[in-house]
Amino acid sequence: HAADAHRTDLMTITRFVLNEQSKYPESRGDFTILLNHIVLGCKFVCSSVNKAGLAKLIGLAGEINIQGEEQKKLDVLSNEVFIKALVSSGRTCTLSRKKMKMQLLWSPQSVEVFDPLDGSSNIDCGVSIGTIFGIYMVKDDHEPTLADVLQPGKQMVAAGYCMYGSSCTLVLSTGKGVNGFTLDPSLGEFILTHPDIRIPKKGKIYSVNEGNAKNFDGPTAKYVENCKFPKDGSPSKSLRYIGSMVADVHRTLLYGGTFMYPADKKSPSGKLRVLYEVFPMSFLMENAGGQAFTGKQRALDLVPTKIHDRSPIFLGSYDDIEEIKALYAAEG
Ligand code: AHM
Repeated sequence: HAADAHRTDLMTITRFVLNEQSKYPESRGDFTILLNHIVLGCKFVCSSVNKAGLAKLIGLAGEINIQGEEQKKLDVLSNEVFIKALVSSGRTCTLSRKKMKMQLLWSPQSVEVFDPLDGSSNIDCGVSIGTIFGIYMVKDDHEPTLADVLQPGKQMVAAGYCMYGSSCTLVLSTGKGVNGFTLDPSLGEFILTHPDIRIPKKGKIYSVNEGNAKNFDGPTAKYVENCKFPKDGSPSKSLRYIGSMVADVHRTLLYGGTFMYPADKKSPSGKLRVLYEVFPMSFLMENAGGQAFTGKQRALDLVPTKIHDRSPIFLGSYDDIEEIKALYAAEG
């Protein structure tokens, strides 16, 4: 609509979340504050990602800058930014840091799990990368412990990702649908651009690292074969694989189809991490009307035993995941 080009009623992500929250009189506003700090972290990383190529070109990377500090790598920088933003939200008091890549932060009310820069091997060639996050609430009656994090994904209260691509897009679910916001760089605000995202019931795309095909298990190999040589006379599917989970999942949410990181003979648990890759993305998929399956069960029913646990994952359009489930069921 022509009028849309001059929209003046801007639904920012903060306004959106405040609207949502006002429906719950018992809410204390903690989530809004927390989310604001996540959003700030995303804006900072977005601006750094955009500058990364330039910084490299003019020879800043790996060199000593004016303050005498060594130029930080983008993933290290993103990590620090999110920790500082979340700690300064005042809603987070302790943090556990096992490994640079992933963070757990907890507060009296909530636990956040996140992967500050997923797909970072793609930075140097300018392919989209992203931040993934998930939030659990913990009970007020005790100091949070590791057990508060090792909960099934279905206990998450919110999850999302921010994709640093041709535009910067933040996709969020608080358990009632999925909404997408695009950063307007001139305003510095995320504006609602993708209200109520619903994944198509069936898709025309499959997405998997087919280079691992010689190690695929039976059902995965059969599914991929069916995508290429459908037995029911339907057209074959297109293969799209970026190798950056946020970008592959984002396309799957919008266009439909499947995204898979299956188990294989070399890595029986697949590659992707349960807490901060599999759970948040599965939470979004289900909230958009799709499904997420591990090859054995609904992904959100998994109970992690360690914070860096991995799991095979098949997620995407409802009907396509049904097909994969049927292949696993037939396998017994
Ligand atoms: P990373 O931990 O090195 O960032 O790996 C995570 C990434 C995901 O973004 C992506 O889905 C997957 O690894 C791709 O793996 P592969 O290169 O084995 O296909």
